[in-house]
Amino acid sequence: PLAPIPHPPKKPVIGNMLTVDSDMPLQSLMQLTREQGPIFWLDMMGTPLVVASGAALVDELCDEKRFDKAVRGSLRRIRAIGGDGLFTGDTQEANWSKAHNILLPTFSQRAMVNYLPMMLDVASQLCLKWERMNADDEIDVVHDMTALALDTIGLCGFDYRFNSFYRRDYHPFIDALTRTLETCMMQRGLPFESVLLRSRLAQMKDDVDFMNKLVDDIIRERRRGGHGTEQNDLLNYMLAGVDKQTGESLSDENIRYQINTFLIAGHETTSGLLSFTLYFLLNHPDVLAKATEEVDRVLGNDINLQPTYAQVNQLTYVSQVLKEALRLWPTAPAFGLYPYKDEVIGGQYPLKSKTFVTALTLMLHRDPSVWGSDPEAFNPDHFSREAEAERPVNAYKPFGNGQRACIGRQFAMQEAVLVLGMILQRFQLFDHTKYQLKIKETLSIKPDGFKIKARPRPGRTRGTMIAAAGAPGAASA
Ligand code: FDE
Repeated sequence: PLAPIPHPPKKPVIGNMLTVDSDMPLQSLMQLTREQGPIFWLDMMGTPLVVASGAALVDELCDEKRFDKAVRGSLRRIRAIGGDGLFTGDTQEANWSKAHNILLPTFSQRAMVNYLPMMLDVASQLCLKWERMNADDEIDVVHDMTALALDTIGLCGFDYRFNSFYRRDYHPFIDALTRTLETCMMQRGLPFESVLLRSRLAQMKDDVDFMNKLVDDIIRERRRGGHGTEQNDLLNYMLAGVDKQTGESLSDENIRYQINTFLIAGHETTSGLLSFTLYFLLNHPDVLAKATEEVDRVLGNDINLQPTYAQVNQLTYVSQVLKEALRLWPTAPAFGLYPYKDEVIGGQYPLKSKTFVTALTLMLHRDPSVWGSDPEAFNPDHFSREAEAERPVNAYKPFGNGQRACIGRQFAMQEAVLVLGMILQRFQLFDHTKYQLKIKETLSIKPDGFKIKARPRPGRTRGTMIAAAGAPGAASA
């Protein structure tokens, strides 16, 4: 028997537009889920938005024969910078599968060993900055993690150094990107938004031109055989790559969209992941102690030795901690889907073909039928090998689903494990403000205003460089 999908009360014309708080739409949807249950719908001025988070329902939605990724709403507007790149392209667009086929091997676990030296380069810059702090200096966690993630994807992606640790503010590219993403998120179609929006859209045009020029110049230079030709970076793979299915390679315009995409998809999400993880570690001394013990055992106490690929992969508890942080605060907090044809899910809820359905990962990851009666409790044991093997496959989706799942998953995890390992190896961390978690919502989510202090652990500083005066180079001069 069919049943209507539940929904909260709505107003004439605007429907449920005001049911959702525009400053914190995701937290509104979380609250609505608590009130409405595993599935409900909202009337967004005549357009239905279905929000599903029950594990059984999301499991059905993950069936790629019936459902496809929907590039709608703010994600659609992000095509202004992402174009037909992987993140914002429709599955049916020729360039999506072409780029997917070319890029998949470059993001494989095997390829990760090539990126490690570049990840280490940036992670060392962060550690050096923290090592040189005075006792009264605070660390703006989200700022430093954003700097780290951005510089890492810049270096591994196209051998560009944003040099975020050498400036007080962000690189102008990031300001342009952040403004553009904000504008894309803002346009929800409410009439009174349009005045403010007009000036933002004008700014966005300038910002997009600026970002495209920066990236296009890099591509042109590389085509000319200039800077970075020898690098093992994503840009060189894209320039050389041929899609076996079509025999074609990517156009320069599409390569630009892919680079913009890596910057959009790769920096905020990874930075949020590291920030939430530090928050949880500071609030769970037992977990912090266990992770630190693993780091000391695997990486040892000599911080002048750089972590190897094998060592990073041995930090399994650190990786469990990161996965648990992504359970409670998945930094890409939802993914959009639509049914190819009319469907019924959960044996009772009808969905018309093309209806936009949001799989709300934030609440999927709190479904008590999977995570037990206290799903809010932070517990990395959720990701022990045994616990993972027992869990239904689609109960944990921080990287989205199927062929449209995150291509940067291994990349982000390797970077995050490496950085966290290096931080725990070197520093003692202090939650000197007794930080109360507050979620900031942009395209992703992050802990708002989270500040910590760090002090080098005894004997874990690099020391001075005086020894270099007696180095062989100096002697032979
Ligand atoms: C994707 C992604 C996703 C899906 C979305 C949808 O469905 O809409 C998700 C959920 C994600 N992703 C998540 C994440 C998290 C983290 C930490 C990350 N992510 C990171 C990263 C990095 C990089 C580089 C990236 N990432 C990238 C990416 C891309 C390109 C994409 C698209 C894919 C396709 O093909 O579709 C994604 N990512 Fe991520």
